[in-house]
Amino acid sequence: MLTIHHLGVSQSDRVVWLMEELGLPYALKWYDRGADGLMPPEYLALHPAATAPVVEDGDRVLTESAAILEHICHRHAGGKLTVAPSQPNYFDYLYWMHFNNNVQGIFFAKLAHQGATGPDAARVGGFIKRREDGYYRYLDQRLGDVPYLAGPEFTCADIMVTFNLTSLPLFGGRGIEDLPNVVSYVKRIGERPAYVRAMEIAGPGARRR
Ligand SMILES: N[C@@H](CCC(=O)N[C@@H](CS)C(=O)NCC(=O)O)C(=O)O
Repeated sequence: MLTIHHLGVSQSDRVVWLMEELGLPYALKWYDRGADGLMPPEYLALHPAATAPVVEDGDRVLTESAAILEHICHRHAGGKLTVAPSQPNYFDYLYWMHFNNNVQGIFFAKLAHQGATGPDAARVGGFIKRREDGYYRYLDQRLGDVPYLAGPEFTCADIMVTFNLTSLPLFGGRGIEDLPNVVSYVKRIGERPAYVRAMEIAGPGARRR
């Protein structure tokens, strides 16, 4: 059975959510962050890349959410919740599967840039803001046109993006209050029974059982 190594308040809640959506069995191993807010040594030891999520599937130890989600859907669920290259919305699916890395790149750039004062500070700050504005503008525009990010159906792309809208603001990331289509999307996602179950088990408000 697949084991999800879950770091408290982290992107590993995506894998729990996927398993609940697919109705597949899994074991959950919980790790709390240290007093510094970072992952504990036991989690760091799981994989050389040292990022959450980490999943064990047979003799493989996997990391990187998008790769894990695709792996699970194709290996264990016949491609459910993914979009095949033959489908017309394949590009949309791919784009939104990658969106997480765009917004998280900007999130870390903003953190690093906070309080910057050098000669380039205003130029770099403006560049970061332009990129962030563009990503979120496109997100809101897309969700004004379609119910889910890849199009008519809920897919892994929704699982990839939602963390950035619900949990990243808890760490200082951009909020979504000014983006009406994104707000109603998050509300719609929040009503999914599998999402509710997953957040009870491993979401930001959940605790080790
Ligand atoms: N692109 C990676 C990002 C993973 C990531 O940054 N995870 C955070 C937790 S949300 C992490 O590992 N942080 C290190 C730490 O908290 O010490 C993915 O989607 O899996």
